[in-house]
Amino acid sequence: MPGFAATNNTVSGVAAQVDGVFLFITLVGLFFFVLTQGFLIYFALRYRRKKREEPAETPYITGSHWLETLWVVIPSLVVLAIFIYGYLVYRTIRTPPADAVEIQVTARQWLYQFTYPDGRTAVNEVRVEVGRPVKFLMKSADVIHGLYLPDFRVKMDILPGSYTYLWVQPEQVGKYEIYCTEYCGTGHSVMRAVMIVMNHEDYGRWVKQEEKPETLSLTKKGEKLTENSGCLACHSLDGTARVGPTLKGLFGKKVALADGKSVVADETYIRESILEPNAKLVQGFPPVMPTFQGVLKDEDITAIIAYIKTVK
Ligand code: HEC
Ligand SMILES: [Cu+2]
Repeated sequence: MPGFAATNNTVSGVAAQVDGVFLFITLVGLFFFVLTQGFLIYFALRYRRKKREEPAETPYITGSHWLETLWVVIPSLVVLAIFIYGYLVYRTIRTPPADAVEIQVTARQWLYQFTYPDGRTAVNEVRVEVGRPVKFLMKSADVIHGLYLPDFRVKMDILPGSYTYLWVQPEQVGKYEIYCTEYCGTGHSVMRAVMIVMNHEDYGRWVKQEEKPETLSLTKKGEKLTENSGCLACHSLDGTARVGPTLKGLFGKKVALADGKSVVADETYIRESILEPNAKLVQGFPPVMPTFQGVLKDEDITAIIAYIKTVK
């Protein structure tokens, strides 16, 4: 995906360690594959039945304690090595550093809401500082979801009614995709978020700017909310249809609904679309828009409506 950081394992120490375990297991597998297939081919040739020759009598072999011990002990040690190596990396993955910044994650059909320690919230976008360990403390508001950071080689299920966690220490500035990895309904495939890793200065500047958003005009505030709430993953501003219809020129337009009726997109309709997306389904689109009830405040919705009016 353009704009996203390249997939390599230098984004975190854990990513490199996980790749190390995979490489080790692959090499062990490769070694034994070549060994056994090599013997297979060698024996097939060496002991093949030769033409015009009477079959020789099969030698009588009763066994070899020495050989048997060897092929029990060596593979056991190899399997044990895989276990110990894997366990050590697993322990690192499951042990967040004590100084990790704790970010709350609430997953719901079909979005992620992030809450920072200072109470700020964001939807489908989480910003963190490079080099600082972060712990995501996660719960679900409905069904089982997952949080998967492929670049960081970590993932964890998100459950209703109990907390799970995941931690990362990003070492590279960039934008990294987050996927839901538990099938959670119609909108599962559009349940995505991004983790933006910023350097110390940019992060500080961003926090300051977030702290006083009320200095923004209503439409500017609406624009920021539309960006930060994940709307643009499904709605374009340039007239093209994505998962959902474009927001361009929406205000005042006559919208054809799935039930054959039509409605004029006024403030009430847009507000309802955000809070109860399934109340009036737009024709030709799947019912995958999540409700923003409890995610966006009333004044946020007012600002978004003001912004949508300006997208012509
Ligand atoms: C997961 C994808 C998704 C996300 C995220 C999403 N929407 Fe939607 N939205 C849709 C789909 C699909 C439809 C059309 C089906 C329907 O009416 O529910 C739609 C319909 C709408 C409509 C009615 C559009 C029309 O042409 O009549 C509005 C307004 C709207 N969304 C606003 C928003 C806003 C604002 C946000 C962010 C706060 C948002 N949506 C987030 C998928 C999404
Ligand atoms: Cu999900």
